[in-house]
Amino acid sequence: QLASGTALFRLNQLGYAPEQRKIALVFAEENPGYFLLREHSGGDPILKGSFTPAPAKSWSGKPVWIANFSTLKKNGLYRLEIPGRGSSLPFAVNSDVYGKLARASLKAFYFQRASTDLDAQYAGRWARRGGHADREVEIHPSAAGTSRPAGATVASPGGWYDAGDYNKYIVNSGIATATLLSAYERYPRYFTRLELGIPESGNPLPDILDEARYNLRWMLTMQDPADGGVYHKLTTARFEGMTVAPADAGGRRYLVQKSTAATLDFAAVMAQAARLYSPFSAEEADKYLRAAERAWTWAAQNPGILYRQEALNRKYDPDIHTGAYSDEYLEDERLWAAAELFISTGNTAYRDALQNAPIDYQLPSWSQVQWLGHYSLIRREQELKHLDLAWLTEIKRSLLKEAERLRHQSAQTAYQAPMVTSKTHFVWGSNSVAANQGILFLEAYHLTGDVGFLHSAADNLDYLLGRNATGYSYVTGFGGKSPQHPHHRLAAAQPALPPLPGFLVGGPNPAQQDNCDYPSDVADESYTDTLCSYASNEIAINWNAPLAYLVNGLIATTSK
Ligand code: 9MR
Repeated sequence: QLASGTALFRLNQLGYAPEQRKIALVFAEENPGYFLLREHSGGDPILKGSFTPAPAKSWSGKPVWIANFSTLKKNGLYRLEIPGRGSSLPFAVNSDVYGKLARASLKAFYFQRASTDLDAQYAGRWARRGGHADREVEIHPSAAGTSRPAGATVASPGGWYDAGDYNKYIVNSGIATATLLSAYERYPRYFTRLELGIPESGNPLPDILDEARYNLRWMLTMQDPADGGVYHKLTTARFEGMTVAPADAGGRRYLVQKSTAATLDFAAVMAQAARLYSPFSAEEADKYLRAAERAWTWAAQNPGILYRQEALNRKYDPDIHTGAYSDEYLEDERLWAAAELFISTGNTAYRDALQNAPIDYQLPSWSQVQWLGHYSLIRREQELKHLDLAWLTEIKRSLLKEAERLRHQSAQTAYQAPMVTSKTHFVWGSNSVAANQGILFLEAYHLTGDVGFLHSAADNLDYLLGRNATGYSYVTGFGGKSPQHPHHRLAAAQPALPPLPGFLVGGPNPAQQDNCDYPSDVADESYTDTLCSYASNEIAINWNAPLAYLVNGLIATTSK
């Protein structure tokens, strides 16, 4: 049985740049025959093609048929059709097909800003009053120190809300901010011209750096001036109500225990920021670098302070029940911080801390950050002195090996996307795995000049925008079938409006920790577009950042 109507074809619902590979998928027991391509407005078919069988069935056992229409290069709005059966959602062919998404993926960070009103001039119909001023955040007993006893208050305003909740977590802020900074570091000329329509637009700083700075300034407030250690998070004791607007959210906010993970992530981001902001302000750069070095020193003296929420809750009041971001393995955080500090200072002590770094490729995630540092070393290779180049060559080889492996295996999958080469990719926030693999391919392209890697990066973007097992474009506001009920308090608090646009939802997650109703248990179908589903339908800054890198990076590398 063929699916009917617009669900008939699975494809990138935004569309394609002219030179991009263009494929769509149909699920059917038998070869559905041929497909037609027309302009969306109608008229005679422009192209007629036959299907080829996909090399594998879908994970739910459906045979998949591939329609390849890569010969289509003319600008326009189109649809695919199987006569008598139905047609696809409309899609564009256009050299600027991703421009709006590229900007929206970054504007999303503006929408996530805490402690500030969002004016209609920048936020359009999503304008809202600010909340969570965070001028008087209470020191939780777990964070008490001599200069800041429990109950003392600290100002810690600004920054981005982490995700669908209203808390601010250093570990996750670390990777999210660094990913944006790295996008800028890779494509500085492109981003210098990119306007986001934020309050700072028009100042001498590129908008992406203005947006990142909004979070960097908050991060600085999370460092204890007395010793350089960094608090793990700023949080309410429990998550606030699902539909409460920031301006109405009154829950008491706490700074909780310092942790080595947060402190090292902080050190890494601040070190990277120091070199990127220095052309604009020596003073600002200096502040970041000093913060980074003090954090590094604290972490060296406190190498294993873990954030263990349950243990804390047995010891202190009030109990904390928000995101834990607890990580028990800290070697990768140390290596990331060492790499960024080495690049920014040239100090060989940091290089020596890197020497025994594992070479094997590890896809970045909030708990596995080693390759954020390795990527930075690769990007900055030309300027590095006193680094063992044979070691760096091994790092590059490892990156390329993984990119080759994923690319090769991708061709064997039903969806022709690197993301679906393994069920292990389908974790909480699986869509960020797809986006981070996209970054890996962009980096592989920059190392080799092999445009095949750009096609692989685009394959994962196609996956995210609809060529997948659920037929969803996983970015709010983009594509004909996109999430309408993301687990996102900011969106839920404005129920009369469509969800805030430009946000990547977490995506299929067979562990289904939220116990919501899912239509399927199959790994890549374990997604439900319901407010309930924080395990598959939440948004988060560490998922949007790699989306922004991927989409903007594809534009930066392919446009003249
Ligand atoms: O992205 C995080 C995921 O890897 C964890 O498995 C999960 C449970 O601890 O938490 C996710 O992060 C959430 C955080 O804890 C709180 N804010 C929302 C985040 C996204 O769901």
